[in-house]
Parts: sequence; structure tokens; C-alpha cells
Amino acid sequence: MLEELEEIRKRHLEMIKAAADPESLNEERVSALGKKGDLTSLLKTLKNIAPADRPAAGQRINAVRREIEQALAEATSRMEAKQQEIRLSQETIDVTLPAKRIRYGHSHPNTKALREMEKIFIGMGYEVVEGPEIEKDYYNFEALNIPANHPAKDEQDTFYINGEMLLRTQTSGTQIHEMEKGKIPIRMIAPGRVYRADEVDATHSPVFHQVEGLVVDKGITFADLKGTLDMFAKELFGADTRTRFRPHHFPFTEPSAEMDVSCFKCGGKGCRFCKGEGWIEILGCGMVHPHVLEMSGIDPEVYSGFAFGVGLERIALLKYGIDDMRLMIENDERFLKQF
Ligand code: 2NL
Repeated sequence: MLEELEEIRKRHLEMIKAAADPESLNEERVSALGKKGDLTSLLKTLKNIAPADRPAAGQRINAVRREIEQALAEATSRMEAKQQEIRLSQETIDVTLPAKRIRYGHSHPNTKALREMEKIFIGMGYEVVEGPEIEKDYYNFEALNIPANHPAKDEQDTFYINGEMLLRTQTSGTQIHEMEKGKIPIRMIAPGRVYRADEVDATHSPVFHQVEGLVVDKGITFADLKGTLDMFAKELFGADTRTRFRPHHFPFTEPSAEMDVSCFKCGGKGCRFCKGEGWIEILGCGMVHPHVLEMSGIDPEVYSGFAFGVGLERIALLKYGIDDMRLMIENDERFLKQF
């Protein structure tokens, strides 16, 4: 039996030495010391030897058990130390490596153009007011003197949600809401997103932005309109800019006009940019129609006002020399980072 014990001792100590990982060490523990392990089995054979020899044999088996336990413990701590070493070497960071670059974003050309326009009008005492994009038919059309049979009301041109609600085609509704509050004077601009059922091309998009303006007070005349919008043009396109007003028609203003600015590329001589015209159209405007004032509860015999509407994309395209509106919506970084 002692020979067998010596064989078990040697074999297990060898195996423990050779174990490469905690799993095989554990297997080793089970096969040596476990319930069905070699030493346990050997202990069970004690009853087969002479009673006088049993205590010595038992002590010897226990000594071997302690030896194997000791070897296992040493092997375990050896392995833990080794794994700690590996972990530390993997976690080492090279502090001399260059850091990941932080990529800063910036405002969209539309936003830049809007901020500039807001600054100009705030400087003239205007308020910036935002309103809902989902609007009642009444606020988008009827309150603006746009009759039911007007071509703009066609489903081809307007996104209707149902018989009453639609996606606003202009920000005028915001101004109607403001007039209904009845606090006069009004000096406001209403910027925001608007929707039209247009096909996408270089100058059209079903979603675009408008900045409308409205002034209502006693004694407001067309001279105020001209003076204000001329000042606006000079601040936006440069002090040398001249303006001209051409008669036009809008259902919500009377009289109505379109305003051109002298070409800021050629100064008005005519170039490729202004298509030889010397002038560039930038907005529509007019004196608020008396019926529009009246419908919103303002007495046209006492008060008058002027209003205008500018396409924000159009201003941004002109100011930043962009020739295709699609670039403004595609969000291609190679385009956006140029501004
Ligand atoms: C254009 C023309 C315009 C207005 C918008 C307006 C608003 C109210 C009353 C009267 Cl509440 N008018 N807005 C007036 C004239 C022209 O826009 O061509 N926009 C791109």
C-alpha cells in the first residue's frame, strides 16, 4: 500500500507542477483529494491491512494529503500572480499617443442666415415669435384673405391632415395669432419651417423655411415699409445695396410689391450671378389688407400695417453662393463644413 501511496504522491505532484491553468488544477484537486479521488480510495483500503499497521499507514496517507494540498495552494497562487501580470500588461496605456480629435460642429447655413436676419430686426425693435407648424386651414388661408378656390389651397400644393388641419405653407398664421391677441403696436418677425407639396429640385423642397414680418400701428404707411426693407437689405447685403419695388399681387396685402436688391456681385451692372439683370428678387411685401386686419379684430380705420415674406433658403443660397437647395438638406459634411 505504501508503494501505491508513493506512486499517487509522485504522480499528483507531477501533474500539479505541469498544470497550465486553474481549470486543470481544479481537476487535479478532485482526482487526488475528491470523494472518489485516489487518496480517499486508498484510505478506504486501510481496513484490509493489519490493525497494528493502520495508524502509521493512516498518518502517512494524511501526510501525503497535506503535501498535495500544499502543492495545490502554491500552484494556485503562482497562477494568480501570473494572471495578474498578464492583466496589468494588457491594461497598460501609452500616454504619449495622440488623443482622439474632438470634431466640433457648427451652425447650418440656414441657421446662420436666420440669426443674421433676426439680429437686424431685433435691432429695429422687432420681436421674434414662433408658432405651430400644424395649423388650422383658417389661420393658414382664410384669415389671410385667401379664398377657397385659390390655387394655393389645392391639395396638389398643400399637405392636408384632414378637412380642418394642414401643414402650414407660410408662417403668416403665427402673425394672425399675434394680431388676435389685440396688443398693438405689433413689430414682429415669424421665422419657421413651412411645407408645400413640391417635387425636389435645385430651387424647391417640400420642406423649407420662411421669415415673415409684420408691423401694425397707427399711421403705418408704404414709406415705412420701404424704409424698413431698404435698411434690412443694406444690413444684410452691404451698405452699397440699392432696392427697387415692383408692383405685385398677394391676396393678403394691398398694395403689394416684390423687392429686388442690386446685385451684390456686380453692383448692378449685370453679371452671370444676376443673369445680366443687375437686380435680384429677394422678398414679397405689401400693406396688410384691411379685410385681413378686420378679420383678426383690428379696426382698419384706426390702424394700418405692412407685412413681408422672405424665403430663408433663398437668402442663404444668395449670401453663401450656393447654387442648389438640395445641398442644404442632404447633410453632407463635405458641404456643411465649408460654411
Ligand atoms: C413671399 C410673399 C408675403 C406676407 C407675406 C402677410 C402676413 C400677414 C398679413 C399680411 Cl399676417 N401679409 N405676409 C405679406 C406679403 C408677402 O410673402 O413671396 N414670400 C416668400
